[in-house]
Amino acid sequence: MAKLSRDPREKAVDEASVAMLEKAAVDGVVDAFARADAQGKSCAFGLDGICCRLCHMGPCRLTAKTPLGVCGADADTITARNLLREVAAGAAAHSDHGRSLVLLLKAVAEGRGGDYQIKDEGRLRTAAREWGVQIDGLSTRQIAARLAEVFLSEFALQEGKLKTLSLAPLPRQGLWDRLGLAPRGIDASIVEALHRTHMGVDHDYRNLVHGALKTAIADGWGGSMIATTVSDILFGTPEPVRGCANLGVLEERQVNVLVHGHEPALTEMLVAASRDPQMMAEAKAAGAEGINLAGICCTANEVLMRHGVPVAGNFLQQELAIVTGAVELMITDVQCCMPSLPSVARCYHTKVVTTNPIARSMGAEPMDFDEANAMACAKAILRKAIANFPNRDPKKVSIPDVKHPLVAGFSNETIFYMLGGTFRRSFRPLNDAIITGRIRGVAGIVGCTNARGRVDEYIITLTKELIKRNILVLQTGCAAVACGKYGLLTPEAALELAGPSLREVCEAVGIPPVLHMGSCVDNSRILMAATYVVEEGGLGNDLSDLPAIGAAPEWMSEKAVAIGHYFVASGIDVVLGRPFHTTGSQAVTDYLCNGLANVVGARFHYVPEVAEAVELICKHIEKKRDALGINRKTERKLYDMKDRRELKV
Ligand code: BF8
Ligand code: SF4
Repeated sequence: MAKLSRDPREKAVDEASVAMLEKAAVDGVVDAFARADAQGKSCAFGLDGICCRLCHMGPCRLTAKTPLGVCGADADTITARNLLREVAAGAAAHSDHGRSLVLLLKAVAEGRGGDYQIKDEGRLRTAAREWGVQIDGLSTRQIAARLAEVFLSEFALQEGKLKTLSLAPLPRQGLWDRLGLAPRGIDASIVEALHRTHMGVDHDYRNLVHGALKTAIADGWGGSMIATTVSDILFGTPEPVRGCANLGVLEERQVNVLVHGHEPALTEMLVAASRDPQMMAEAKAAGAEGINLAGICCTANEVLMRHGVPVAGNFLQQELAIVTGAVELMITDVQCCMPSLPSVARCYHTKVVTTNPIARSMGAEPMDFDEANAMACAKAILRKAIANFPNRDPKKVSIPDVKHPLVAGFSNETIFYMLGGTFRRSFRPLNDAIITGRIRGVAGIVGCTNARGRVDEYIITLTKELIKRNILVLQTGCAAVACGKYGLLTPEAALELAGPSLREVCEAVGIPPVLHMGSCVDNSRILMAATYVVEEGGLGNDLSDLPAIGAAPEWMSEKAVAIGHYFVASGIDVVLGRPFHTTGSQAVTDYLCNGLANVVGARFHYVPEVAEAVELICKHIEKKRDALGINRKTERKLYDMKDRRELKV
């Protein structure tokens, strides 16, 4: 018999989600948590990664009695191949998103950009310099055209290596060259990954893991880096902005429109359209007080970072937002939009529209977005929401009164400015704070939430415990939204929760102890932040020297697998709250979690317990500090069982 569903409080930490999980049960909605519970224990073969269906002599499942597939592949080959395929899919998702933005930049440069334009000329010029584009005497549009060409050739490059890699510290570039990890074009890298994992090609697990690192570098230092750069050029480089997060941002008397997915182009237009007086008037004519646009997942992060648009929730709140009964329209594009949305929406008046021809959903209405007529499309979509407002059933509406203010918008350009001012753009104060030990180190806490666990719990606990220990936390993606929901993205959080010396730095600079740096493609901002710290000097010569670490506590997507690999390939250790599907191979797991340290200077850590993660991260950071010789005058605290028990949300 299927296990009974968990209590709502075992599924999520935040009150808004708990309330909506209870309402979902009353309304007869089946949500992701209920489906996770119905699935029960995961298939052990899948979990351990020892199921192969790469050819039709299989599927092959390995057991003690049958340790080889029909072709002779063992657990090492099978888990490593599966892992590389996940990285390829994740890299493809980030990079295809990047490509669509480059094509939009090209269209704008050629005067075909319709309602889009270049918002940040300064960023365009610095990007041109970074990618070696000659700009003397060229107009803005000409520069944009050349830069778009360079970016497109990064996707198409067949030989040599990505230009974008030159943004990384020199020793790292040299290491990648020596190890054969410097990828050629982004598209070719992903094709190569699929090729080498075809039946009968690459069988050496170490070589396959290196393939995963190389493919991931093409993502982090390629597709994602380009996606972030072009977004900043077209839509503006983020600056500190106030916002609000959690389901309480939905408005009882307004037309609620949720944007969900990843690509910012349409959403940018929807933001403008929702503020258009004509659209407001139409909403009023339908009996509403206005139009309330709010976001889910990384689309939310994009428009939060640039416009302060409120965030309704992170990944596992997408269904729960509809359960409020107050959403007129949910607009999805690509990635992380659950196929269940139309069936949840059917329990209410909510309509779901898809906007990208490669991402449709049964039961949702396709309204493919045409970038050449962006504003008209955006308005047509909003009109659909307005027309649906009178269909709302007040008896089914219950918006949890839970939301928290936050500050987002921490691009590197902003950090430079906040630390050094306009005339002395510099990371120096951050480096100095790390060298003197006021900031022990930096942790990037990123990634998803996962229906198999208690949502947000690991992310929040880890973040709080690290800032308490004077570690500055950088965030992106759904992890950042989680922290937004609990008030950790405010300067006040520094006063209440940060350790005394981190608090001092935050107060002096005027920043929260947890910096929201954007969506998941914006993990490229974290790579660059780390690079700027290295270049500023005093903390080693390579990223692997830094007292820094990455963590994906509640990850679930293939994109997160790719992100983890490009951090490790860059020399930054990564803590995973749940292991990759490699546990069926001792050799592969050991290579990822130990062996890689001798190859790229960083490795993965599988750490399901948050208390253990806190300890591991602090130790790691202190070890790096010791190696840098900056730890002379510090006292160390070891954590005993009592301390561990006290780690609570
Ligand atoms: O790209 S953190 S659940 S929304 S995959 Fe998805 Fe994971 Fe959220 Fe952003 Ni990133
Ligand atoms: Fe089985 Fe080998 Fe085919 Fe995989 S590739 S399904 S292990 S025969």
